[in-house]
Formats: sequence, structure tokens, C-alpha cells
Amino acid sequence: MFQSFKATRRLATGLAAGAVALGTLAAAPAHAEWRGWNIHVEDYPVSAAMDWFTEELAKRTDGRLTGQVYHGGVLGSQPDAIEQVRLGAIDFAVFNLGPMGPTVPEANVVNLPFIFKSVDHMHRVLDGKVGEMLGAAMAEKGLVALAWYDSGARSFYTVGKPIATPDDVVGLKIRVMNNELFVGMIEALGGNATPMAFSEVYQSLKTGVVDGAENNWPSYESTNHFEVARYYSGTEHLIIPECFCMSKSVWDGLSADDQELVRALAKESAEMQRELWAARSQASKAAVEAAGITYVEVPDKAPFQAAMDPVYEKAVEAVPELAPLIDAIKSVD
Ligand code: GTR
Repeated sequence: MFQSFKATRRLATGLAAGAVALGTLAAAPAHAEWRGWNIHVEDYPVSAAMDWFTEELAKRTDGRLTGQVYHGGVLGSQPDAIEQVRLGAIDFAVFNLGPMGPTVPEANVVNLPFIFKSVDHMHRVLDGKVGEMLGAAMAEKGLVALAWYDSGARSFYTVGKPIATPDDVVGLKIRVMNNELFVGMIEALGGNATPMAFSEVYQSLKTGVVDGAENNWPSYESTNHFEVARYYSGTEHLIIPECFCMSKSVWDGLSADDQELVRALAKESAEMQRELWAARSQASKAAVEAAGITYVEVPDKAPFQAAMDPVYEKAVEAVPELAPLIDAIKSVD
């Protein structure tokens, strides 16, 4: 279906170009196909929702606006892609807010460990005032936040031994996403953090560059990290949303009607993504368990939570704007 859609679009674009050359159409505004950045493999909830967005966009505008999503991070690492979208070199993307902190300091509020009570709480918060405030901070940096995708909860996984208490992290080298806040999070547990691109984690786990990493079930499964890190410990220490972002320079060039359409499609794609996400999380967990990993439940998260006080203090000290945002999150039931 994906293939035939692309073929149809190429044909439509070719016909339109021919018609313009013959002078049979009023001059259409120049339009290059939008390029979308995505870090995940093609068969992933984020990927399916982004593909749906580009298909609908072309359909609903009769091919006037078209896009192509480049999956698997082929357009670069996430920190690089954030810069590219800000510059308008990449038109849109779905970014995890983890590596967004260095660019948009306010985004770090969602990167604080245990800030959300649950994934549902995160959605209630992001779909309300805090989401708007974060969107405003991102827009100042050239990124228009159109909708929030789900990325579940992140837990630790390790090669040599499971993690059940903070003491188990002492001395371990743990890969984190690119953000000093996560370095502080691992240090607060007594481990050594290694910030690293997503694409390098498999090899690093395999060769012992790191002893472990942390992620949600679908990423643990789709990257095959579970093949080398056989202990998954349900710490659920981070619940970080993902953002469907458009480059502000591209967005500002759209008519009000097109902006409305693009925003509506992005929001609809997020609804689809959240449903796909829920199903995939269960399927991924079942798949890696069937493949023989050891799942260590961590029913008592309090010791991990207690260790995070210095992380909060340091974050607020560095970015005082985080204090009212933390209060705003806590005021949402
Ligand atoms: C995934 C997330 C990606 C990326 C990755 C990572 O869960 O969807 O955008 O941030 O984690 O750990 O780098």
C-alpha cells in the first residue's frame, strides 16, 4: 500500500508539472516534498502514524502538499535532526523530548524522573496547559509542536545482572540519551552515565562499552537490544512524551487553512499512534519474554524516587522556569 501510494504521488506530481509547463494551470506555488525525520524502523507505531500523516496530507490537498518520512534515523541522529528542523532543512519530525532539553530548557520538566504518576497522567498534562507552555517554549526555538505522541515508560535493562534496587546500579556504565539531566540521574544512583546516539547502543551493549541502557518495551524489542541485555527491570523511572514537530520556517509559510489542516492531521495521527502504541507495548513485552529475557518487577520504586532529589534541585537551579512547570504538573490529577 505504501509503495503504490508513492507511485501514485509521483505520477500526480509529474502530471501537474506537465500541465504547468503547457500553461494549462494557473501558476502553482513552488512546493518541494516535505522531508520527515523518524528514528524508528518502518514497522513501529511512530512510523505508521507519520506515514498515515503524509498519505492523508497528499489526499486532502490533492497532491498540493506532499511529504516523505525517512525512517530508521537515516537523516541523522536525534540531536542533529533537532537542529535541522530548526533550520528548515528537515520539514517535520517526531522527537522524543529527552534530547530536547539542551535546545529547549523548559522541556526538561518532562525529563525529570518520576514526574508523572502514569502514562495517562502524562497525556492529561500534555494535552492541557503545560503542553501549551512547552509548545510556546519550543516555538521560540523554531519548532512548532503540533501533537504529542506516546512513548510509554522507560526502564533499565542490563547485560550482567538485574537491577532491583538503587544499589544494583552502583558502578554500572549506563547509556543515556543526550542530556546532562540523565547523566545526573545515573550519577545519583551511583552509576556512570554514557550519553550516546540510539543507533550505537546495540553494539555498545554487545562489546561491553556499556553495561546497560534504558528504554520502553517497544524500543528494547525493535532494536534487538534484548538479544544482548537479557535483564529488563521495571523501574519505569522516565515517562517522556514525543512531539510531532514542524519547522517554524515551513509552518510560517503555510496559509491559515493549511496550518489548520496540518495541525488536525498531526493530532489525528497522534490518536492513532497512541492506540498502536498500547498494542505494541504489550506485543513487544510478550515477544521478548518469549525470547527468554528475565523481567524483574520493581514494585517498590520509592528508593529510586528518593535518590532523585538532587536531580530535581540541580535542574531547577539551572533553569528556574522549571519550578512553576513542576507545580503545574503536580496540580493535574
Ligand atoms: C526511544 C524514542 C526515540 C529515542 C530513543 C533513545 O524510546 O522513541 O525517539 O529517543 O528512545 O533512547 O534514544
